Amino acid sequence: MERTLIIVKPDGVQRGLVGEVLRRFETRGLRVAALRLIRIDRDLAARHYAVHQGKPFYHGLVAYITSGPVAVAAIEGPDAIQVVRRMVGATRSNEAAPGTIRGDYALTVGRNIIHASDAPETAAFEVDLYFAPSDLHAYERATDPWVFPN
Ligand code: DAT
Ligand code: MG
Repeated sequence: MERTLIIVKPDGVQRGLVGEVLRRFETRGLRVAALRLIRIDRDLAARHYAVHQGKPFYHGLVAYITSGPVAVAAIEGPDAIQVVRRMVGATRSNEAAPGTIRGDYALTVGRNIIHASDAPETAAFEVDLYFAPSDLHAYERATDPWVFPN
């Protein structure tokens, strides 16, 4: 089992895509371990996007992610990190494959609807950035054995 972090960015919230994005992960069989609607402030944005500091798009990226409420979720399942990244699609939305979230709902890199952790280290760091341990629900759904049998 893996856990990863997704954020429906301000454009996704404004466009009414929170339910659609979560639906895709849920119907794939992934489990929501935690869920919040928050406004990311500049300090949190700086910590989240620290690896991009100094890049030409950094200030625009921080302005975008802090521009409105976002929906943040911790998502669990077998190989959840890579499975979710593949469902999200390419960073440059114009290159994202149809069937992916970006490929179905976005057109540009600057408004690409969703963030998802890209590796085990970043997933652990990002889940910790947005959720306290007590926010993460450990539970089994009745359907889990039908999706990922032991
Ligand atoms: P991803 O969100 O697919 O993990 P990333 O981590 O490389 O992509 O970059 C984080 C975000 O920064 C990305 O979702 C959109 C923005 N971004 C990346 N490259 C960009 C570029 N060349 N121009 C503008 N924005 C960019
Ligand atoms: Mg990234």
